[in-house]
Amino acid sequence: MRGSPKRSTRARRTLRCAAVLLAASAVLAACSSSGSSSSSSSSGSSSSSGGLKTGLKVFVIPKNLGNNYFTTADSVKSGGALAALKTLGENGTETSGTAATPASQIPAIQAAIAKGANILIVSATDPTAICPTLKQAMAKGITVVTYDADAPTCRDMFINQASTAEIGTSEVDLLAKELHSTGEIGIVSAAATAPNQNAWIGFMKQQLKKYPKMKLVSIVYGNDDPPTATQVTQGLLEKYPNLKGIISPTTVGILAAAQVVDTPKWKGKVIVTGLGTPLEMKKYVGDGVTPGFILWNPANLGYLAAYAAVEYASGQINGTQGQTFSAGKLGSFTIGADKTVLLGPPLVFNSSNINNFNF
Ligand code: RAM
Repeated sequence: MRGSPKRSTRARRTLRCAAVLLAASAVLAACSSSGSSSSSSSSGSSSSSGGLKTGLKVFVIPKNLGNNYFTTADSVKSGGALAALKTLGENGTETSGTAATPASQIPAIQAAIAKGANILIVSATDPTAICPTLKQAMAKGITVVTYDADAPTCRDMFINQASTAEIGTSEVDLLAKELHSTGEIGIVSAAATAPNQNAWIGFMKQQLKKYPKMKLVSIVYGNDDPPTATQVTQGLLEKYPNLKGIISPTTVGILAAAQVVDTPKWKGKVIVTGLGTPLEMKKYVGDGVTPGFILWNPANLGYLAAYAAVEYASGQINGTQGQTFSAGKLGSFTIGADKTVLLGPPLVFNSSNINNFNF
């Protein structure tokens, strides 16, 4: 039975309002989850022809949000982890806290588990602090893959950006070349608990033995927070007026250190090197504050981590040394010792090549 024209207009309006409300709540839900996502159309986990499951809920959890390095490693736009997950037909979401601390990161990991994650891809702020939560995830059958910063006792695989030894030793060699192997130097690190920075610093200390006239006088911690990194760099320079060089093995720290040194008081007296992104460091290469520095392609690291994690969650690999898998546009990779996959050799940037990179 057809209702009166008035009533049907009202009914249509009610329906339209309900649709608007539904759409609005979907938008609200999207807004309330921190970070960005790339979703596939399917929601269950079915097996594709390549043997990889699709529709997996994958949470990419960097040390923190708001760090350009991780935005590049993770985003669809840069071709990072979420781009790979989209290609594979998974539901990828980037989430974390705003500070690079376990107190900020752990709630994001817990929320991902509560939302029914199939895979967690994590850069560890502090392995000791986050491992109990990651172990809970593994006990539920969730695949846990670390990238960038490892938590060796509570993950299925680690995707390493480059050889830890090579990263540490080459930063020291770069600075030694600039300083003619002589002078006091300091390190501006990220957090004191950061496993990647601490491992690289371990190799820096070993390599410094080859340069007896270079003396490491202090290690300070900027916590991957720009104001803190600026402050500790200033403190370091004031405390050691004869300082000749700074190594900062963090993209946040090296930028802050270069900005501090690129001022009349310090410019020409102190050289900064370490790990930085070409776009952020271009100015300081030009200014002579940072003649050279190191990194890898962060987007490729995220992309590789996504492929490895989906391969693992699909039962195609189990972390055994010597197993190989295909990582899309990056080609084939072989699993090494300790369930670790290596992206490749680190890249060295200087005035001759800095303009060739767009990250
Ligand atoms: C910062 C983070 C990250 C590190 C890079 C080099 O963005 O500390 O963990 O790998 O620097």
